[in-house]
Amino acid sequence: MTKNIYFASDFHLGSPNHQESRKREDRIIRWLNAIESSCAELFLMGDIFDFWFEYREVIPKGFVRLQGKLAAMTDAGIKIYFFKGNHDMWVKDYFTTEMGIEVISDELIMERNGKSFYLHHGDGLGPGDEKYKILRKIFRNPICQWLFSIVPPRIGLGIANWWSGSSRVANKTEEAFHGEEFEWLAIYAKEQLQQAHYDYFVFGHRHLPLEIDLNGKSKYVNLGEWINFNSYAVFDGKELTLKYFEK
Ligand SMILES: [Mn+2]
Repeated sequence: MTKNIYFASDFHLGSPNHQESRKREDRIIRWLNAIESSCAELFLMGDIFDFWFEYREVIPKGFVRLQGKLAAMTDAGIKIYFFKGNHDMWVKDYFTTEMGIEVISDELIMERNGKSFYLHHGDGLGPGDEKYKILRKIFRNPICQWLFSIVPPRIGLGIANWWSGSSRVANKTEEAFHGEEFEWLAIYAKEQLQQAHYDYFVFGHRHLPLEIDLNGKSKYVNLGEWINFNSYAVFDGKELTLKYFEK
C-alpha cells in the first residue's frame, strides 16, 4: 500500500443554515484538496447531509462544490464509498450514476493490507435507543419511502428541514465522554469480537472523536463530526489514526 485510506462522517451539510453550511463545505473541500494526492480510498461514513432525500427525478438543492469535488476525485481513480447515515439514508442511485460512488446501506467488512475493518455509520447498534430502532425500520421501509416520495418536495422537504432543525448538530451540542462502559458502540464492538476478530471498528454517529482500545488487539475509532472537531481517520497501511483538520 503506497497511498492512504481516509474516513470521515457527520458533516451534516445544510445545518444549521445555508451560510454556516457553506463555510463547512468550503473547509471540507480544503481537506479533500489536502488529502487527494495521498488518497487511494475515501470512506464517507454517514450523515454527510443533514437531510437528503432523493426523488426519482429530483434531488435537494445545494452542496454542489462537494458533489463536483467527489466526482473529480472518482474521475481521477480514487474509490469513494458513501454510507447511509440516519440523516441521509434516502439515497438511491444519484451518487453512483453521477459521481461513481459506491453506496453502502449497513455495515461493510473489509481487509486492507492484512488488517480487518468493521465499518458502519453506527446508528441503531448496541444497547438502548429503542425509539430510534423502531423509527429506523419505518424510515428504511420501501413502502414508507414511496409514500414520502409522492408528497410534493415543498411539503416533504419542509417537514424534513423542520425535523432536522431539532437535531443535535443544529443546536451545536458538543458531545461528552461518560466513560467506556457507557459507550454503546464500544459495547457493540466487543460483542462482535466474540464472533470474529477485527483490527479496527470505525463508526460515526456518536459525534465525539474517540480511540478506544477494546482488548489490546482491536481498536474502536469514532470519527467525531465537522461542526466542532473536523476529525477524520487515516489508515497508512500499518496503523489507523485519528486526526484533526485545521485544528
Ligand atoms: Mn450525525
